[in-house]
Amino acid sequence: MANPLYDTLFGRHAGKDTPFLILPDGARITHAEFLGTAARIAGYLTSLGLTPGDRLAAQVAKSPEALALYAACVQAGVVFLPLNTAYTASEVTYFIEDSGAALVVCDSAVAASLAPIAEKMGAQLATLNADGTGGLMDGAAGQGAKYPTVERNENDLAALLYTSGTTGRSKGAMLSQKNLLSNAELLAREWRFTDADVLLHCLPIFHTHGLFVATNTVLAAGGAMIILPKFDVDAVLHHLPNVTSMMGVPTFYTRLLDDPRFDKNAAQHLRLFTSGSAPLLAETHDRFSARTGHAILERYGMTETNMNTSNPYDGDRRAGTVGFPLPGVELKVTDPATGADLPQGEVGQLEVRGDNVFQGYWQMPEKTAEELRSNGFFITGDLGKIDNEGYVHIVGRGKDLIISGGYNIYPKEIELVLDDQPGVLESAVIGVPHPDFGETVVGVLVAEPGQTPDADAIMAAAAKALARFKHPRKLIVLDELPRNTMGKVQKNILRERYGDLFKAG
Ligand code: MCA
Ligand code: AMP
Repeated sequence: MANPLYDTLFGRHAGKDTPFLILPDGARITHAEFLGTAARIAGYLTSLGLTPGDRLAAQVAKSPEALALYAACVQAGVVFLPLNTAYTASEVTYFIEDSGAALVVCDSAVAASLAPIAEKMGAQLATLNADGTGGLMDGAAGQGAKYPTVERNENDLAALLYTSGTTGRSKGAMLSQKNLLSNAELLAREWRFTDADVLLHCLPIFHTHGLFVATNTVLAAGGAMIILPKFDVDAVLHHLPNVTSMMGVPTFYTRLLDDPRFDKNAAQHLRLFTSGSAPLLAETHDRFSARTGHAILERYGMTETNMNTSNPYDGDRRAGTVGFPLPGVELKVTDPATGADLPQGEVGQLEVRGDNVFQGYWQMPEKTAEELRSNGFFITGDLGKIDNEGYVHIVGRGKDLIISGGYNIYPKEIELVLDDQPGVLESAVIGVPHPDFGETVVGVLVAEPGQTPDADAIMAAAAKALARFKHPRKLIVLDELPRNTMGKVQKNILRERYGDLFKAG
């Protein structure tokens, strides 16, 4: 095939007048219309001088045009780099610089703040607004609805997704066509997606979950999606009767369960609810089953690996587990100190290998070598075990990571900002249980001798540097941080001490 990812997910639907995207107001965009828009955008990208392998950084709201931009990149062989719309200009600056993006696509509202960095890096800039207006679509309108799909092979890069690191420096995970395509086809098969499916899509489209797990899987099956701009309980309840399936992070399901309108009747048309990106509490799984009769299907993945495991479609979807390794994905548990394989049932670090596993970190060979073994196994940083029935359990994280409402937050990135503030000697950022977000961020500070840090000024500095979801929800000042005999901060002690801060009720 000339371009396996484009041909299989998109090109195959050419000429079909079946709906692909259904908007909240009921308007329908057929596969053919969607592909026409994508082709025009691809034509425009080429007219701007973008060539295969160039990176396109997109910080754009969720819209049919934003999805068509992704398809256009695949068709033109351009590497798609989606960015969280919550990122501040200073966060986006890093991604533009690090990726060497040839084109930055953003909302008109932030164009002025990103223009200087784009100019400095020699990148072009185009706008795309939430309503589908902007320079990108103006340019695309002048192009034809047929675009000669650029030839790519399965090892060519399709996407670059940044994932934060324990050092505070984000790493670009290089995902090949094969990485994305193999997972999309696998998930469509495993979760029984067909062209009769309609997915309620309320995830953001700048991460693996909303873009690849949801969108690519529906495309692989030829189904349709109702796309909501974001998760909203009222909107979800309104659209549930018209869909067959829904994918979400645990916060979606706890918020639904908190609403008495969400009952058996509301969920009766669906054949499947899936959950991932963060641990789904067994209690949430059980409450959901009791309320609706549906067992949420929990699966486990990462930006670097796409999806690794899934509870079974047919069979026991076991609460508190992430199911079995997907077909073609090898998963083993190893000793974090030695890397040696551990016997079944023992807790260790999870390592995975398969067509789903990424190609390495963009221009970071040392980081790649640290986490991706030469034999192809990727060290996930998650701690887990495989029980005697083969179910994988995630029991913790070897990496210092907070997951809030499905967003990953690396404490180091926040600590670097806090440590820089006047009056702050040092800091430790921890995640504590939160009834809505699963976990939330708490900053623990130690003051410089004789100084009193100004909490408001610190929060203002954090707001300038970091996306809202990374902001500490509470700052605590201590005389000193607990340390072990090696001098390492004992975050476990802090987590224990402040574990009840946000306890419900
Ligand atoms: C929004 N806020 C957050 C979060 N989201 N704060 C902490 N954690 C968050 N996740 C901020 C808002 O700016 C707002 O701040 C306040 O928190 C509450 O606003 P709210 O209205 O509740 O926000 P929301 O729009 O409802 O967002 C919550 C959400 C959203 C719906 C849970 O975060 C979401 O869609 N999460 C999905 C994340 C996701 O797709 N992850 C996949 C990563 P203020 O009140 O001050 O204005 S991919 C992945 O992890 C792997 C590969 C995998 O396995 O899938
Ligand atoms: P990301 O950096 O966004 O790719 O997030 C990947 C991380 O999310 C994994 O390494 C896990 O720690 C976590 N994760 C994803 N799915 C699950 C799940 N079902 N249960 C527990 N943790 C999960």
